[in-house]
Amino acid sequence: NNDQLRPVRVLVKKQYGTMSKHYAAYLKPHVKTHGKFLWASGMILATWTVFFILYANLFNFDYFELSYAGVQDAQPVYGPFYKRHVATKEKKSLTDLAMRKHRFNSFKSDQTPLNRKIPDTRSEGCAELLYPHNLPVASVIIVFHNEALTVLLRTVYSVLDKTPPHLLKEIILVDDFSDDGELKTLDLEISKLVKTSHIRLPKRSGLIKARLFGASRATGEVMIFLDSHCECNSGWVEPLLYEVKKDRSTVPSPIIDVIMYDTFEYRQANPQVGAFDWSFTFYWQLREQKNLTEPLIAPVMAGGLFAIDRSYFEEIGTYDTDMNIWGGENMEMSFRIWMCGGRLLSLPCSRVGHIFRDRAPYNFGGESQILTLHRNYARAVEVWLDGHKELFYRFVPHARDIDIGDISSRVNLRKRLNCKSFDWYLENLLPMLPTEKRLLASGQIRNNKIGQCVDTLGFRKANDTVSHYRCLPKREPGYTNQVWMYSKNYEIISLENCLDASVPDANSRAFKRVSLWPCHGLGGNQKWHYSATQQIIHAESQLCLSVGDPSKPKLFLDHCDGSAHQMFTFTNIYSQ
Ligand code: UD2
Ligand code: MN
Repeated sequence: NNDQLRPVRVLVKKQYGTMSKHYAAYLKPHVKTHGKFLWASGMILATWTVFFILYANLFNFDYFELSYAGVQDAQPVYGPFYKRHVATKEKKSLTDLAMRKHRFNSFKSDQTPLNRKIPDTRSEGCAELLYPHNLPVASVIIVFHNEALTVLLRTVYSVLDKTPPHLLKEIILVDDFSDDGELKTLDLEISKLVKTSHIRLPKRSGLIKARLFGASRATGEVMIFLDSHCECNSGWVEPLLYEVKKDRSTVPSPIIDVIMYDTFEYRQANPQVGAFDWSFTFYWQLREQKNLTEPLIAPVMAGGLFAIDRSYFEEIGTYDTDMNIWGGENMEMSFRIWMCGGRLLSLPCSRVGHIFRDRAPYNFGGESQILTLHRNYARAVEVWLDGHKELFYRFVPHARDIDIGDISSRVNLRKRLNCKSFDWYLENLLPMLPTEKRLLASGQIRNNKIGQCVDTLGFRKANDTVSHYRCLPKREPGYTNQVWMYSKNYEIISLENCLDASVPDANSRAFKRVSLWPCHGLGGNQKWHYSATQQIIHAESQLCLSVGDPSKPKLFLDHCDGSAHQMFTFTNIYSQ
């Protein structure tokens, strides 16, 4: 009967295309079974979904992938200066222009999506950690002066994109009186974004006062400060908030990854913490970890990127408001937090990229950068260093003559908070730093003939070879590999290691390799004399530190011949 078959044929056609009438007649019951099967598997799936959501909520974890603003998965979003076609010649001149203006390649930034993907650089095991759902909410504060627009926007995009909405109260941008026309569309760009506001200061105030202004507007339980050229990575915020939640006097920082200033490539940093030498030069100290996800104890913070409980920030004395423009506030805050009962951590599970550059692209409000920096240092030194301040002045003699103004309110703060001594700080946080009256020279060890500096190249283990490399500016990450201290025990020290050369036979003409070895304080292979003729003489063998022979290791021992290949200068030499 044709009439009975017709509806079935329609159904079959839809699902399987054309089939013979004959076959279709047989199919009807099969289609029905098929429907039942679909229905049953749908039910199973739904049950599992309900269980999964219940389970996830019960154990408080976020069960959806990151990218909270949803922009990561969308089309690339370009900033206002993006050019679709750029000739090679034009590219080069635009790059040069950008480098001169910002000290990083902002042209490359303009050509890079604001929501670009970056590699998840968290240490192994971090991605599997679970955090409570009810962490404190954060206000993110970003201060800037003449920042490159797309770099600033990418910072904000990354915060929105990588922070679970329930943990982000607001993003406060504080414009420290920028006068660069490239920022005139900033308000328009920000108006497209949620939770983000922009305040402009009526005069140039410097990053310290600008951050305080931002803090005064913040309403979240925790404040997170960021520089204006950062990119937050996956899961960056939870570890920070978790540490503050556990103990409100903990001030955690992310591990600061490197955004290359020229290529904008995002690179993973090693687990490391801030340290300093007596010139207050900040450097990174690598840390070995058994448990890779474990927070690291940080003697000092780099300064730009940290989370702090909002009421604790007040309680511990915010910042020294008489510090100007830039520099030293991170040292002051670090000493204060440690000595007055708090602690600083660096978290390998929280990663934020930052563009490090060779020098500041902006002016310092009418005085030199070095004067501003040294005044800020001296204010911190006078309040916190106790008997050790003379050592600082030996490293930075110029700071002694600077008028630092009134510090009585900060001295009173230290008394009021009943803070510990600087001796306590050194013993507990930087036991390897040689204290006063134990140093002869320090800084980079430069050979003028080849114009390079003695460099560990980042090697830190016993017996690693020491080499030389282009002398790097302070604050560039690799600079730390070129910082040496020449002690009164005649050791040449890099962090915990000493320059070492083993000489089984002093008369051998073999050219000796120079390596690192943990300082043992016994002289021997680690004893070096710095002569009036600028030679660095290995005491045991009476051979000279030498460079510049392509047939030998880069740094080697050779018979002293008085040539410029054996003459070195230290950045700082201390008159005794
Ligand atoms: C590092 C810190 C920085 C700060 C500084 C010492 C990191 C990654 N960076 O230097 O945060 O602690 O050491 O003071 O730890 N800015 C203003 N007004 C000014 C000058 C600067 O708002 O007058 C802004 C600037 O746009 C940037 C931030 O302050 O967002 C830090 O300045 P920087 O990036 O030049 O400092 P940086 O990273 O060399
Ligand atoms: Mn910076």
